[in-house]
Amino acid sequence: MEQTREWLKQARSVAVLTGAGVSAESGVPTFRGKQGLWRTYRPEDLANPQALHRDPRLVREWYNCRRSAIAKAHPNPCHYALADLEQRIPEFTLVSQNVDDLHEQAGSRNVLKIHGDIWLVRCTECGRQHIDPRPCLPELPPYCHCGGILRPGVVWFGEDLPQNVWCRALEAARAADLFLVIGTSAVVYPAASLVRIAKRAGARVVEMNIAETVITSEIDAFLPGPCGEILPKLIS
Ligand code: BJW
Ligand code: ZN
Repeated sequence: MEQTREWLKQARSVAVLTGAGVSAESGVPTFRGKQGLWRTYRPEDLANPQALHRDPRLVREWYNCRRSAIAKAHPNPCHYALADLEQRIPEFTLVSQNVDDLHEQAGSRNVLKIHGDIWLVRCTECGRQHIDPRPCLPELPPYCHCGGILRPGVVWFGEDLPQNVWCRALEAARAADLFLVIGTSAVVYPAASLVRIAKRAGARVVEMNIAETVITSEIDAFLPGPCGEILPKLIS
C-alpha cells in the first residue's frame, strides 16, 4: 500500500481498468464465479449475437434483470475515489468494461466504456441507437421504426469494440506511468491486453481485487480486498 501510494504521488499519467467487481459493492452482480453467474448461464452463452437469435426471450430477461439491478444501484466509495483521483492527476483515463453508469454518476468525466452502455438500444438493421431508461423493456422483441429488432447497445463476444474508444484506451495504457487494474477477472480480451501493453510501455501495474487473478503473477503490486475499502484508503 505504501509503495503504491508513492507511485501514485509521482505519477503524471494514470490509467485505470475497471471491471464488474467495482460495481459489486453497489449491488450489481459480477459475471463469473459462483456469485456472478446468472442462473446457470456463463456470460459467453448469453452475451453473443447467436443467443439473441436463438432465444431472444432469455437474452431479454437477462438484460432486464441487470437493468433493474443497475437502476437501483448507487455509486460506492470506489467509484467516488476514482472521480476524486481524476481531479488530482494531470493525465487520467478511466477505461471501464462496465456497462452501468455508476462511474459517471460518481462524477468521473473521462470514462472510456469499451463494452458499451446497457441503457442504449441499437437497431440490428439500420444501426440507429437511442437511450431507453426503463428498468424493464416490455415488448418481445422490441422493434425499431424500420422494423428491425432492437438489441442492447453493448459489445458481445465476437464483436469489435467501438474503435475510437478502444484507440483512446490503447493510447492511455501506453502513456501511463501507473496502471491500476480494479475488480476484473482479466480474462476477457482485448480489454485484458491493456495490462501487458501498459507494462511493456513502462508503467507500474497495481491490481486491486478480493481474489488473485490470471494477471496477479505478472504485475508490480497486488492489493487484496474490496476495492470500496482499498482505493479510498490509498488516496487518503
Ligand atoms: C472484486 C469485488 C470487490 C468482486 N472488490 N474486486 C485473445 C485470447 C483469447 C480470446 C480472445 C482474444 N481476443 C478476443 C478473444 C475472444 C473474446 C474473449 O475474450 N474470450 C475469452 C473469454 C476467452 N473477446 C471478444 O470476443 C471481444 N471482441 C473481440 O475480440 O473482437 C474482435 C473479434 C471479432 C470477431 C471475432 C473474433 C474477435 C468482445 C468481448 C466482449 C465482452 N462482453 C461482455 C458483455 C458486455 C455486455 C454486457 O455487460 O452485457 O463484457 S462479457 C463480460 O465480461 C462483460 C465484462 O465487461 C467482461 C469482463 O468481466 P469482468 O468485469 O472482469 O467481470 P468478472 O465477473 O469476470 O470478474 C469480476 C472480478 O471482480 C473478479 O475477479 C472478482 O474477484 C472481483 N471482485 N467483488 C474488488 N468488492
Ligand atoms: Zn432500425
